[in-house]
Amino acid sequence: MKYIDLRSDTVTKPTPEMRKAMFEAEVGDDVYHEDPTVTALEKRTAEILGKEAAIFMPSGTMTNQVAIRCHTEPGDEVLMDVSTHIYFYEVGAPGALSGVMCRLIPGIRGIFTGRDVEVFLRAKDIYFPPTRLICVENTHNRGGGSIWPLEQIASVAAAAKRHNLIFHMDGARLWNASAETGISEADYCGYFDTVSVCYSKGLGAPIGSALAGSAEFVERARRFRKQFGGGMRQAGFIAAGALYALEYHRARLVEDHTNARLFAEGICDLPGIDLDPATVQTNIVKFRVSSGSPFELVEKLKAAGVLMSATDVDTIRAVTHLDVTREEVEHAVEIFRSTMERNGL
Ligand code: TLP
Repeated sequence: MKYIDLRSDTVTKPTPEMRKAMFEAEVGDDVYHEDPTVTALEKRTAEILGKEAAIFMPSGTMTNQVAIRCHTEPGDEVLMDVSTHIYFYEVGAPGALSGVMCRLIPGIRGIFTGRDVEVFLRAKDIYFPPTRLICVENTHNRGGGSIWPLEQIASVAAAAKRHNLIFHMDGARLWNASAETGISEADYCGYFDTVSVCYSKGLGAPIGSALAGSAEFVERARRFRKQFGGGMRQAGFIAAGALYALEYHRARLVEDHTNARLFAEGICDLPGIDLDPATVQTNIVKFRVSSGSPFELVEKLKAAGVLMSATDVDTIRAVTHLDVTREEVEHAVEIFRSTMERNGL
């Protein structure tokens, strides 16, 4: 069966044009700094993000964790929203790889304020771990693809500055925020010391992420990338896909956002579905299911040809992307509605 796959924007496959760019890529050994395509991707990424330098890595988990490793020492504390990917989905890596504690701020759809930083910051005291770093996720995955308003980023950045804290953004889906708001990636990144971005989500490249910051920071990150096992050899083949995605797939992200809203509008009136389509800002639709188990519903939807993820005991996530058309999203709405009806939900 050919599924309409709304589990994640990570499921996309390279387009024929992207495959051609990958096939024809010039390559070299990137641990020796000799891969021209990786170097071109890093340079172009740094330029778009308005940072001095960037470094290519295999995954968003690695870019975030290398950033934390670079910025902290064991026993430090890192502030972030309670449902941040770094804390929620990275397999306990802050503790395992950097020996830091996460202090969790209860944000609203993943978003908090400078005032929250003041509240959660540790006082200087022999009993407490020193607060070293603040992490922000934009767009926010578990927040339902929510976009951080620039003023709120500015208020957290000001708090970070007041207290001499380092400020990192997990911008795996920063491209979606920029496409939707028209605020450039560089304007968002200007508030942060370091930024992690992914090519393998909305942009549709098969593999890869980058970590950007000052040239000095990126040199330090190079050491930890190698230590974490992320030094790659002829990585130009995958960097070429990322470079292609960066040039040709950023502007089209608004189509995914329109499709996500279409999906939300198509199902929000169903009894047992708790979803306000006005909260859908980008390509992620999260909704609560009040009758029955979301895990069972996801199985029934699968049997009918649509894939989604149950993300909690009462929540489902659907994500639009390059490999689902508007027609497929409309079809997914029909399947969703008939599945709910057929099962008396
Ligand atoms: N997110 C994945 C899953 O891990 C949940 C998804 O399907 O959305 N930051 C953010 C905000 C992410 O959403 C993800 C992946 C990552 C980092 C990690 O990226 P990878 O999978 O490349 O390690």
